[in-house]
Amino acid sequence: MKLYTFSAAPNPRRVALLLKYKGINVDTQEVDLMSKAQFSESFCAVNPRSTLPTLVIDDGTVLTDTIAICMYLDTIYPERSLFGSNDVERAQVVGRCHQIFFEGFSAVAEVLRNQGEAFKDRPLPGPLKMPQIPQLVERGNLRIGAFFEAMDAELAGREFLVGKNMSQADIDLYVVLGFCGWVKRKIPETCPVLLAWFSGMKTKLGE
Ligand SMILES: N[C@@H](CCC(=O)N[C@@H](CS)C(=O)NCC(=O)O)C(=O)O
Repeated sequence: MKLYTFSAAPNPRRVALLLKYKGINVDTQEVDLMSKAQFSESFCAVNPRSTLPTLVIDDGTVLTDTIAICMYLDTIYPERSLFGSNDVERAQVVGRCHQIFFEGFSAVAEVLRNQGEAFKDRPLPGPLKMPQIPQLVERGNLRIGAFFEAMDAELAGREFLVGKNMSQADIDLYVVLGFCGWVKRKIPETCPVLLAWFSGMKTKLGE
């Protein structure tokens, strides 16, 4: 099994925190997104979508979506499960991860990638060339604000997003809140529950 990653990037961080939480080491290779190594011939041969993380399993199967990689690793390393303690919780964790990816990660990416030279013609991850749309920066920022409010409300009276234990959904939310800093957005004072939760997670994850 081999994990292709880029430690600084948010989606790879979702997997890295799962591995850390479970105390697992896997064979890892860094693919430098800063030098656009995801488009190199050698990496495109592994994952033509040119995205990270990418996990190649021993039978040759290639997993290219973070949620799929995390579910797979949680299944083969079941100690300290991050996908709930029963079937309903498992479904809830996947639902929350999907929500956080769509409402959180994609909102931040919308802001980050629709402005500046670094992402010129690359507002979406991967090889697809497209023009940046500056109006999406404004909309992305509105979406980030709405996301903070929604998560603040969801966490009221709860230690974790699903059930009584930490799950991948908590890790994903923790990572996206850090990713907000890339576009100079911080959890606002109007979201005290989320602020306290974030600081608690930092401690729990030993960050
Ligand atoms: N569908 C992928 C998307 C992952 C993704 O967007 N990864 C970013 C790094 S956080 C990436 O590989 N970007 C490559 C690029 O910008 O071309 C997943 O769910 O893991």
